[in-house]
Amino acid sequence: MGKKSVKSRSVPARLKNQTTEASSAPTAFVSHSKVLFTILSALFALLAIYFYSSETRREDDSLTRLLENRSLDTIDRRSDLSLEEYTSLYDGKWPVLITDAMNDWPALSKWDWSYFLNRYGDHLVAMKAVHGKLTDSQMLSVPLNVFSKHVHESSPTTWTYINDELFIPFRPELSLDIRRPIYMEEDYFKLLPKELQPWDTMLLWGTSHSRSSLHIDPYNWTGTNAVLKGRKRWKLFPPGQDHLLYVIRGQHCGFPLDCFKYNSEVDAFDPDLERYPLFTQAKYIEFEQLPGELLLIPTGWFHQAYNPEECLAISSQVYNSQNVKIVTEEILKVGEVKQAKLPQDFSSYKPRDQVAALVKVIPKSIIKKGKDVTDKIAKQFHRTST
Ligand SMILES: O=C(O)CCC(=O)C(=O)O
Repeated sequence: MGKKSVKSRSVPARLKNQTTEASSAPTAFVSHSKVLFTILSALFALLAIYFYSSETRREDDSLTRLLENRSLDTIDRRSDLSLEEYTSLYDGKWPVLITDAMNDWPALSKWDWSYFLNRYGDHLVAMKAVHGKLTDSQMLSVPLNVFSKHVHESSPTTWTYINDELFIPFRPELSLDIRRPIYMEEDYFKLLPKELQPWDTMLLWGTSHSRSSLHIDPYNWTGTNAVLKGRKRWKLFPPGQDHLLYVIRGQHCGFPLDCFKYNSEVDAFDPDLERYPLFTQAKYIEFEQLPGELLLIPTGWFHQAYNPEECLAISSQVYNSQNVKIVTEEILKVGEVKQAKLPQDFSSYKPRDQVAALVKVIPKSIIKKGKDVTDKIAKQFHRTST
């Protein structure tokens, strides 16, 4: 009985409350939610600023630490550098120009226009052509003798640049003219299935004013660049400055084993500072590389090359114990090789064993796709695949 009376009283009471508040409810609700929305937005904005600035701070801190005892005024030019010293001072840390690593390369004396035109004059090469800004470039396939005919016709806004990843790998006789310096001997890319190894030794032959983009190399590997003729001017940016470099996200590298590509929108040799104002804060080393000098660019360093005169060079890459964590992360990031398939204690493995474990979980379909990528590019440029 008592229970019943409580129940019968409580229902109208609730209804009453609702009806008495009903007339003011919509406006009160709207203004409360407006206030709440404003507070939440402000909080969100504060949090975003906090996280962004702490991220920037962290990046700045790591840059400050990296710059301790190092100077951005000039590049270290070293000769007679032992592998031990290279590993402890430079590999994965700081760029260096080696002045005596190419002394025994036949390419240094053999490679010139008559050598190439006699053998490969009518062979097609992949050539970047720019008319206007660096971003207005297109990749063309042209006979080498056509490129050579126009090699002296260039201006700051109109230039051409052979950027051919396959020309040398498809002509093994040219590889015989190049040696692999001690600094590049440990290379885990060789542990990948042949179909997925990045193409090695890119041919770079540019008119004056030709240049690369500002970029980090595929897989964030350690990059190498050997000048055979002419000169290169470089700008190299220590890591931790991505927030100043207007990096284009979501691009893929197009290599047989896919990876992300990290290119900047900025042409560091002709920056549009109105459009990219933060770029003025970026710190970099600027220097020239001469014929016979080998440049080693550590993982994580954005870099751009500019050829002030006609320049012939080759570039290559290294995946080794000093960059294994970073390169492996880049391979996994894109998802063709699944992180979940790796052993649980993978990170405790020795560097070389990590790569061996990674290789074990590469799906066959990805290996097949890797071969198709190379075949397609070979066909596109009218070559035959090996
Ligand atoms: O010599 C050049 O144009 C730059 C090449 C380069 O940066 C690269 O191969 O990653």
